[in-house]
Amino acid sequence: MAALLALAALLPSALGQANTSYVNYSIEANPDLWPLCVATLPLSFPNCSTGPLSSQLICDQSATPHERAANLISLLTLEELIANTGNSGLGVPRLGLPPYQVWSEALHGLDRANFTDDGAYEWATSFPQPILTTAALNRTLIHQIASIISTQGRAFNNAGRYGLDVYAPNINAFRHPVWGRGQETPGEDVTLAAAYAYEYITGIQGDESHLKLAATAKHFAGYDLENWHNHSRLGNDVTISAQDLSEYYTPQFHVAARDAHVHSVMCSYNAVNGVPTCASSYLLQTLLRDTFSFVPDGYVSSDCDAVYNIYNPHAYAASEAQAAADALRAGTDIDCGTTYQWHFNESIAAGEISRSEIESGLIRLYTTLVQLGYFDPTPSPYRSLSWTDVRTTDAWNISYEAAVQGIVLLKNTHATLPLTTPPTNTSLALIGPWANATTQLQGNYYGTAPYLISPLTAFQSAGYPVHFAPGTAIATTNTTGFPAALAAAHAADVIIYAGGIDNTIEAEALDRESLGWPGNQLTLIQELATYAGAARKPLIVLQMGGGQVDSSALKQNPNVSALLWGGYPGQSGGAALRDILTGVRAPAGRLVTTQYPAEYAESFSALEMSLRPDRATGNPGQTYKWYTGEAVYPFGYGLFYTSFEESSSSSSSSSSSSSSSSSTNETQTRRYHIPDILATPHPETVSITQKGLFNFTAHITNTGSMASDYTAMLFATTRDAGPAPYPEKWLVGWDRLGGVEVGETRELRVEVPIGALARVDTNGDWVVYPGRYEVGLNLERRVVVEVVLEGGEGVVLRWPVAEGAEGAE
Ligand SMILES: *[C@@H]1O[C@H](CO)[C@@H](O)[C@H](O)[C@H]1NC(C)=O
Ligand SMILES: *[C@@H]1O[C@H](CO)[C@@H](O)[C@H](O)[C@H]1NC(C)=O
Ligand SMILES: *[C@@H]1O[C@H](CO)[C@@H](O)[C@H](O)[C@H]1NC(C)=O
Ligand SMILES: *[C@@H]1O[C@H](CO)[C@@H](O)[C@H](O)[C@H]1NC(C)=O
Ligand SMILES: *[C@@H]1O[C@H](CO)[C@@H](O)[C@H](O)[C@H]1NC(C)=O
Ligand SMILES: *[C@@H]1O[C@H](CO)[C@@H](O)[C@H](O)[C@H]1NC(C)=O
Ligand SMILES: *[C@@H]1O[C@H](CO)[C@@H](O)[C@H](O)[C@H]1NC(C)=O
Ligand SMILES: *[C@@H]1O[C@H](CO)[C@@H](O)[C@H](O)[C@H]1NC(C)=O
Ligand SMILES: *[C@@H]1O[C@H](CO)[C@@H](O)[C@H](O)[C@H]1NC(C)=O
Ligand SMILES: *[C@@H]1O[C@H](CO)[C@@H](O)[C@H](O)[C@H]1NC(C)=O
Ligand SMILES: *[C@@H]1O[C@H](CO)[C@@H](O)[C@H](O)[C@H]1NC(C)=O
Ligand SMILES: CC(=O)N[C@H]1CO[C@H](CO)[C@@H](O)[C@@H]1O
Repeated sequence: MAALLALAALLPSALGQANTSYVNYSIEANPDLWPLCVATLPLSFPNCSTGPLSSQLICDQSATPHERAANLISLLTLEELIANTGNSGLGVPRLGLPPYQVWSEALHGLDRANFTDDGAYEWATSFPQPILTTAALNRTLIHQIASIISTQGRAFNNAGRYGLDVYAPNINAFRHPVWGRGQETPGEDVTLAAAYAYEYITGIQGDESHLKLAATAKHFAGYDLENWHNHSRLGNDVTISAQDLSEYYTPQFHVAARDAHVHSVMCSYNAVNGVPTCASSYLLQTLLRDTFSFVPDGYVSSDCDAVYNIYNPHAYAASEAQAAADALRAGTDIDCGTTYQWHFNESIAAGEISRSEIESGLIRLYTTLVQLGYFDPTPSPYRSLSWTDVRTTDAWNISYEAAVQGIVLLKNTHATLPLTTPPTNTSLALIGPWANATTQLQGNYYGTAPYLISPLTAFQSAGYPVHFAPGTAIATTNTTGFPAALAAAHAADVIIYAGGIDNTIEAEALDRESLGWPGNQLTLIQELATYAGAARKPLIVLQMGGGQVDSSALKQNPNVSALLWGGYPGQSGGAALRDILTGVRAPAGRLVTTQYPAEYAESFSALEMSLRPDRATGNPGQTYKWYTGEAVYPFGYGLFYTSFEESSSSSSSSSSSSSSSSSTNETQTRRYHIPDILATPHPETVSITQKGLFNFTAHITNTGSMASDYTAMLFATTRDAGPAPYPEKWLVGWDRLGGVEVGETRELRVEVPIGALARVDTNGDWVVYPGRYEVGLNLERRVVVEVVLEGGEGVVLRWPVAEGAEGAE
């Protein structure tokens, strides 16, 4: 009862219009969320052994989850029903149904958990931001991280400190490099994003029959800017063609729904082609449910206050009650916000919606909660997870492992790295705004970490004498720290500069305006480089942050000996960076975003969603797939400490009788007849697109002097299959080989699925076209497989046509 009184205090004194109408959300990118929306609710399990619900079907484990949830919802009065349509569900005291908070975060560790001040449940593991983890090209790693987060989330849930639904992962592709939340994503390639989504979601959700946590694939769809040039995400209306929507903005959601069976999808703040996504039945019904096979009882949650935004600033609806009705009818089941809870009575009074429409949304949420074991009289095994499990899984050091595997080596002249002289003989200067990074290591959406190992403490604890000088901040005109930085460089044998960007310039509600290094940092690095060159000391630059900054000046400067990209490396980030620099571990990450020259961001509008190059808009082509300019460091770039020889292996055997292969030189040729391959039975895959066409194989020999992991990306190209324009190239597969010893030869084997060679036509259909394709290994293409597809073209995915205002133009 006390808890409910506390909830009542969160209600506004006058219900109705939020006092936010004076804010112009076309410009302001931060929603003003009501206290009820952001509340920490007292969480508990409903009592299914005694109490009012115990005799109801909801507590009967022999009924189906849907039947059980439908039964619960049928017991609610209209008022009770409406009170539970927001992310902060008020529960039903009369029935012993506790309040429930749908909004927990799990982007790279627990967030929005009710952490204690000390002792048990004081922290949870803080992993690197997804952009760095993905650069490791290790699918197992993604799955393991999500699985650990889920274990820890369950433990916190058992203590009433975390929900069972999480608003993660963020799988929008990192299209434009200025995006402040690109750090949260798996990078700019949609195939990689789809694989990330699959691994993360299945890791979070665990075994299908005993759902561990319910994941949310977000933000559906076309959301990839915060406030570029004062265009707020809350009001952006982006124009996306059917071709781009099908090819780039939604395939990761298709995989999340059809293959990973995600239980929740979040509609986004923006509108697409005139319709706010949370009011778009084309997106939420036609695409998500009818085309992408979203699980029948999966629910759609709005982004937080996105239902309100249908009214202000989109002005798509004339009132909040109208916005609520539009969203519900389009397929938004739950409102992260309070518009449903406070205005559904008006929508009903106006005859816009019925009780049964509200019911179907809530049945979906509660079916998911049934599947999570929320109502089980006999507790599932997850109910015994506790603080001990949080500590145990943290001690596996997978956060450290992910950072080590993801870090990308961009430059290493004269084999400066690794630093092999022992700490007793090497003093270091550690300079820059990331040199003593702690919470910076986490990026955004983070909870309390058990520890935050800064680069400074990492090197000190390894016994290096360190001359530490921050030198400058991320972006400032204050240069008073420069002399101390130069003094530190003078005093040391090796100079390490750790800088770049952080959440002060790339964040939620904050896009960058420039891709350049902040001028103050570049000036300091150049002063250090001039000194380092004269003194013949190595200068190593750690470029940190999620988005890439244009490092061409450092790439060209011979006095900058080495350059690494470290993302947001999480709680053990300093240790990971140290172990890479000192050769305890060898780098093998590859960039999952293009490092563009700074002019790129000035050359065309970031709101231009079209991927293909277009002279009329100045768009040079977006992402490595279409970019026609010269990257500073391209997508897929990454150096090793050792050297690898890559050669074609003829051992590859094909399951297709219509193929032939020859290996006269490093190019093998494979021929297939399209109607035959599309007619192949594929009992093991849902779609023919997922069936393996052939295995790309190569022999990888470590010819250098250090054991190392090896990473591979396979890119396809064509100049004659299907209509022009042709992509520059596109990713069709990748893998990581662990611990290749000096002198050792391993076989790399990457299965290329049929769908990887499909292209998307202007209607949005996925088509396998006849023609010549080449599949090449990494950027160097030392091994290339030629694929010739013959016979008539075949459509492998028919894209549904959008009606009226939602039609693409
Ligand atoms: C609404 O918000 C504005 C700005 O914060 C404030 O000045 C005003 O008093 C508020 N009005 C009401 C009725 O609360
Ligand atoms: C909000 O800002 C947009 C963009 O500057 C402008 O077009 C619009 O008129 C403003 N709306 C109001 C109500 O001031
Ligand atoms: C959150 O945790 C604090 C500290 O452990 C506790 O006092 C408080 O009751 C918790 N809040 C809720 C809503 O459970
Ligand atoms: C349900 O209530 C009974 C009686 O108060 C209690 O013994 C039992 O532990 C409760 N079960 C749960 C899951 O809260
Ligand atoms: C955004 O708006 C603010 C306040 O009106 C203005 O100072 C700033 O210059 C604008 N930024 C851009 C990039 O237009
Ligand atoms: C809707 O409910 C609110 C709060 O309970 C109340 O102020 C308002 O008058 C109701 N509107 C209608 C149309 O019933
Ligand atoms: C490094 O950062 C930590 C945490 O912010 C701080 O306590 C410590 O004093 C800093 N170290 C130095 C040498 O400034
Ligand atoms: C400039 O930075 C130094 C530390 O590097 C600080 O002590 C000083 O207060 C700053 N000056 C201004 C004007 O912010
Ligand atoms: C090797 O491959 C290249 C490129 O496909 C081709 O031009 C060349 O003729 C081949 N050489 C031999 C000896 O087959
Ligand atoms: C690729 O290799 C794996 C492992 O040897 C095999 O199971 C699979 O059938 C092969 N795929 C194709 C398309 O040949
Ligand atoms: C990928 O990550 C997993 C999980 O951390 C790890 O066990 C495995 O060794 C990694 N694979 C490679 C090739 O490094
Ligand atoms: C490098 C690193 O992060 N090591 C950690 C491994 O886990 C133990 C136990 O949690 C920590 O104490 C180490 O710091």
